[in-house]
Amino acid sequence: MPEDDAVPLTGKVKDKLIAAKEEWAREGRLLTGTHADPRAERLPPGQRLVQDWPVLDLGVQPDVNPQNWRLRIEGLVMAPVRLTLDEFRALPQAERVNDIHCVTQWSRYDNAWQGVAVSTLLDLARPKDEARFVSLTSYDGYTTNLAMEDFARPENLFAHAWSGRPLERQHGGPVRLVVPHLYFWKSPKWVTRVELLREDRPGFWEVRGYHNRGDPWMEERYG
Ligand SMILES: Nc1nc2c(c(=O)[nH]1)N[C@H]1C(S)=C(S)[C@@H](COP(=O)(O)O)O[C@H]1N2
Ligand SMILES: [Mo]
Repeated sequence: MPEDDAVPLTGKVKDKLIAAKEEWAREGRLLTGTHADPRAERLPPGQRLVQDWPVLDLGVQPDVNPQNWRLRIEGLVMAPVRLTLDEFRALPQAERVNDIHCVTQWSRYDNAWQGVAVSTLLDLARPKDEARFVSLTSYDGYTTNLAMEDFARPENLFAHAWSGRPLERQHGGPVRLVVPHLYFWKSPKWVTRVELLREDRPGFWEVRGYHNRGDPWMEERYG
């Protein structure tokens, strides 16, 4: 794939799965209508704790050759960043342990990630003052969006390892973003591009009935 091309949505996505999730949004499935305080409770409203780690994607798990992998940070930045996997791994390494919450109801505690903190990458790229949103693009064509203050949180990282092992392809390896304070659809697997924007640009699920922000404590499932 020429690295400067837009990443197209791969043809073989699971149309039925996508249609079913759009139906969930129309029906407001799983909504309990309650809020919770993350300082008082560990499980957000309407969630169910799992011990395994479900795999969710659009039906395509891109086989990214580590030699060709790139991470680009561009748009409203003073210094556009373009990293190979070796360059990415040579940056200061961060470790985070956090809980993840998928909008399809499962939550999983104590996930140990290794990678590069978002703040480390933002220090390299130097966002311009007018940058208020980010749009993230992955090798399967998936996109999602975040406000700068949600993207720049100190617990967020671009992870290349989980529990001390390289992140498996099915969970987004070589590298995925992890944004634990929002529903897990805001944590793109196989991520390749971060674009800093003045205006918000809703992503794949955000234009299909899912909430623009996705705070599990406020039960922002649909919007
Ligand atoms: N590139 C990409 N990232 C993605 C998705 C996807 O389809 N493509 N699905 C999202 C959703 S809905 C969830 S719940 C999590 C699932 O991550 P997991 O398969 O590692 O559990 O990835 C998110 N990131
Ligand atoms: Mo999800």
